[in-house]
Amino acid sequence: MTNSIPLQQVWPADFVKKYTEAGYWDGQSFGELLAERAQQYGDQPAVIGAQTCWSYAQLDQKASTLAAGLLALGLKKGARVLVQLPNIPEFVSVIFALFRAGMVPIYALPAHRITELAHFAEQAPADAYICAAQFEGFDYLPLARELQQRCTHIQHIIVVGAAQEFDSLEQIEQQGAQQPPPPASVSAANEVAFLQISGGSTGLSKLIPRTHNDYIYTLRESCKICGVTPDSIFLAALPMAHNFPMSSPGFLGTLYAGGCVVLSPSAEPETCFALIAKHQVTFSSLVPPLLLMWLEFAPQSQHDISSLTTIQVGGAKLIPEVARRVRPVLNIQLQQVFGMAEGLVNYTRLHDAEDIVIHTQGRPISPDDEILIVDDHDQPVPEGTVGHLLTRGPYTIRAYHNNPAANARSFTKDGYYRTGDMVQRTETGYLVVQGRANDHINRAGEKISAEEIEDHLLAHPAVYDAAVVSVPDDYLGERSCAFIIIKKDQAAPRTIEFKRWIRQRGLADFKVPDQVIVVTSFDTTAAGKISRKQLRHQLSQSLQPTHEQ
Ligand code: OOB
Repeated sequence: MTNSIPLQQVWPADFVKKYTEAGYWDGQSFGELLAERAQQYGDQPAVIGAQTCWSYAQLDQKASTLAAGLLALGLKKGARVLVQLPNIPEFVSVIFALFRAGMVPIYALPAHRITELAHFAEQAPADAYICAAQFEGFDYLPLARELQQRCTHIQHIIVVGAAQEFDSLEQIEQQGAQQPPPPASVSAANEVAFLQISGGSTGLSKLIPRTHNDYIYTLRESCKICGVTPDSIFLAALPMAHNFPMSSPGFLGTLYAGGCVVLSPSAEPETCFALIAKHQVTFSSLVPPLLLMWLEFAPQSQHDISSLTTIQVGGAKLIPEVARRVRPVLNIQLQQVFGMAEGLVNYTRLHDAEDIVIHTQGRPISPDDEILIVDDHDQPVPEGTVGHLLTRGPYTIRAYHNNPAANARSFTKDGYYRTGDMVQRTETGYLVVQGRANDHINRAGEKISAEEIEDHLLAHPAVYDAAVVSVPDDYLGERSCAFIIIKKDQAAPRTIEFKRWIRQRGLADFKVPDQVIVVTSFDTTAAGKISRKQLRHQLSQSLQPTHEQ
């Protein structure tokens, strides 16, 4: 195997002592957690998919059998496995099988394509890739072939569904059933459980190593804060690989509490409302544009969604005008969630005054989440003013995996994570998100690094220079606009050509610029850099571009 790059997340010894003594890190790993829940809630439903309903005992059994099968295949403890699965029950059985075998999932979104997958696989480096044969009309097998060609350290490709030349998950399960069952866990709780993908504040996405201890702590506290109990039924509507529906409290929190997880293939209101009615769902999580769709759909819906008590909204800024409509239209409690895959998660509390729920993005989970709000020189700003949010705490990482350059940029010397968010803190300690400090576009909760897209545009033969900026959008929150200068001797390609170009470069669809504007020059900053601020200003003033297509 290729795992020469160590996988760890290290807090300094005095912090380890503090977080352990405070009882935050309780020493349980995910493999043990599932075994314990199977003991407690054996026959109760754990996961409901389109055609399946697995009890806790069945999920535990599947995780064990699959773990044995993966080990029989030749994968070893510590193997890193790129997992790209949609919201299907196998997502849950696969990750618990990996936890049980001491292997480390890396969560890719179904929307990711070859360039992103190859990047994750290289960074890890990954030993195996698990995907679904098809999802939403997209065929993942050609992607799997290309990935294996590019990343020769990927020894195994495992497919849910028709696997062709690859191993099918079903076969692995069958093989596992012939093996002795593995122990509940071979991992220590302070080991890295999985790698999350960062929203990519600058440049390419980074890998986020989260430990069993730190992540399970967030599940436990999130369940308390959000009132999740064995009676809770969670609808996983957003892609499960994302940190929000995974752990805030999400499907893992629901399983932590002994509740039931219902999987939706999409977050569209038609699909979700039918599932809510059918399974008596009690809560779900959405990004703001989807909440808008739900609000618009609700009055005309025939489905009885009265089982729903809470809707959580996060991933991008929810504007108060929309927040205010939740109770009158849906007759449920809104909870705002401001979090990041790197750690820190803030919630408005269920009994907070309406004003707080509508106007703030919540307060941190832990009394030991340290929050600093600073100016451009890392000096604290006066209380109540806007500044850069820095944070450290019992579940916020101290370093990315295998990325010293990003670590130098993203963490202070004393271990604070630079979130890249501009926030303001109220007198009562609630955070109000004002925007981003860096050039990154939050398109309906999907994070896009301007720099990453610019690099791909610059590779186009007709492009002399490119700058990508965010544009406010009533529906998406932000959309992306690419400003392009064409080389002197070239004709300007049409917008569609640039969009096709980005897709051909093997990038997720959400990264394709929504708008392309050809200009003849860019304003530059005093430092000689392209002034994205000026470009944004130009757009907001609707100044006539030289040439819009
Ligand atoms: C969540 O995680 P990521 O890693 O995809 O993105 C984190 C970034 C934050 O730094 C912030 O810029 C933005 O997404 N964000 C919000 C927000 N929630 C996240 N901006 C404004 N208002 C909010 N409520 O997006 C994530 C992870 C866990 C829970 C919830 C969201």
